[in-house]
Amino acid sequence: MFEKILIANRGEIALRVARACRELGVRTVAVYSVADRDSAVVRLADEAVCIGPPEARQSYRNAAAIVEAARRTGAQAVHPGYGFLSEDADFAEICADNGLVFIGPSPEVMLALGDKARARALMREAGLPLPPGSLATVETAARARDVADEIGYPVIIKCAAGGGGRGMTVVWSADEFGPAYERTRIAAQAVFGDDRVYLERYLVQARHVEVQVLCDGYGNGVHLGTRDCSVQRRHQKLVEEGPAPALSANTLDALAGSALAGALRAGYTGAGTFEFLVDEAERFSFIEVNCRIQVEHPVTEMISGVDLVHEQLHIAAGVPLRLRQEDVRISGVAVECRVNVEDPDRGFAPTPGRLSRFVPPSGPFTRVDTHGYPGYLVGPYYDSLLAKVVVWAPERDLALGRMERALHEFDVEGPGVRTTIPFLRRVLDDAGFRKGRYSTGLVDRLLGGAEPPPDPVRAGSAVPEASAAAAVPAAAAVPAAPAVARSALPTTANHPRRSR
Ligand code: MV4
Repeated sequence: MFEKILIANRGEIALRVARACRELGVRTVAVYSVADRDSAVVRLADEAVCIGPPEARQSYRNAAAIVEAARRTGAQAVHPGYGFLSEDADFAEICADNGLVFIGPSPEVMLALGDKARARALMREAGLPLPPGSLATVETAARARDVADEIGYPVIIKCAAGGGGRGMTVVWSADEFGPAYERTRIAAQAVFGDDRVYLERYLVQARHVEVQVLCDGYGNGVHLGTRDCSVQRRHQKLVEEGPAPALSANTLDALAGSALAGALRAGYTGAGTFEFLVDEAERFSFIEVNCRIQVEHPVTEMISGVDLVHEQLHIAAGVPLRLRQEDVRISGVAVECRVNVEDPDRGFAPTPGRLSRFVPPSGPFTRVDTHGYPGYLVGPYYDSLLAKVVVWAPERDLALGRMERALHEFDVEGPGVRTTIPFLRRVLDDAGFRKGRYSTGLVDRLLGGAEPPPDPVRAGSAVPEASAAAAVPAAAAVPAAPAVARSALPTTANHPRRSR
């Protein structure tokens, strides 16, 4: 095992990694930006190095500053967490060139799977079912139109360099195709510096189900079951649960098995996630791979009893996987709610501010991953995730009841500060959600939309999340909370105690 690693991240995931390291006797180096001077991980880690100003480009995305901090402190490996440099193949290579172990898959695998069109081709070879579509990127409008006619409308144009919902355009009919194709390529070039696109049949009202895998460097791998991540708003997940509800054991096994087959075929190492879409008939198709630990990994930890960060560290240190598939027992149901410092009544706009009160839930089978504390100043620089509330119970109904109890306990206050807690409670209250019968249309329905899939203009705004809303013409944007829906809502304060 490593003696010392550097944590190239911030917020709750930096704490999560620091905790795993202490449990394994690994010393930690936290890196932090000027804005994160007072962050919890700076205190919890064995050492802390300031790597730059608040802007992520100059700190958490600054490979040179991070490698320099590792050199100065003698760290042997780098844990990238999620976001920032976590899926950057160049960064993984820079680490290797500097004698640092990057805790994740090899640069080659990250490059192959990070190209979503290449990943699609590779997974087809591995025998995974895919949505109908092009076998590679499509280089001309004429050729693309032929492919679209062949697979049938609606189609979705996706950027090879995209992923996570960034840079996608849904096209409903042939007459819209040409302009949509050109627009998507131009946006892709601007955002990713890579204008290659591929096509898929757009699967309406699908469930977004993913599979957690763990693979070592010796050809061993296991899957750790499924998570349903259909409760999303603009590709930001709000609620996740595992195993995916309302699917037969056969479907769940087939999904998980094909993900593992795909991972082994790709030469994947470490913790990874295979994303699928699942339709009402339980047919599933592969869409993409995430080469990192994910925000929602605690869901899997709670149903499998496996500490995924421990496993990441062992795999990166060259220890053969200590787990065989027959050792993995998925038990019960876990649910995660993301508590963001945002105002659901104002289009989920971030509401930074100082926390005058911060009392997270506790109690049986209740886990809270957070970097918050009373007096913590939530800044405007990074994503607004403050806490993940995760509960486990032997059955889904009990888990949902436990989550309602946990959210009821959560007390977050501060001048101007709002949280997603009231909206999360609405999701938990929804009849479709309760039954486990929901798809990616759920959030739009709750927000007053008619379960619209992304309209072409919105989906086509292939720009990073923060600026996505601004780039969309007002008339085309689906408002997060249309006037009608907003007035239909009780005017809830961010805190449950006030809304009762
Ligand atoms: C799709 C899709 C339907 N059909 N691909 C979004 C995230 C990224 N990983 C892939 N995503 C999707 N790909 C095909 N062929 C639906 C989604 C999707 C989605 C789309 C619009 C609004 C919300 C969504 C939530 C999850 C998945």
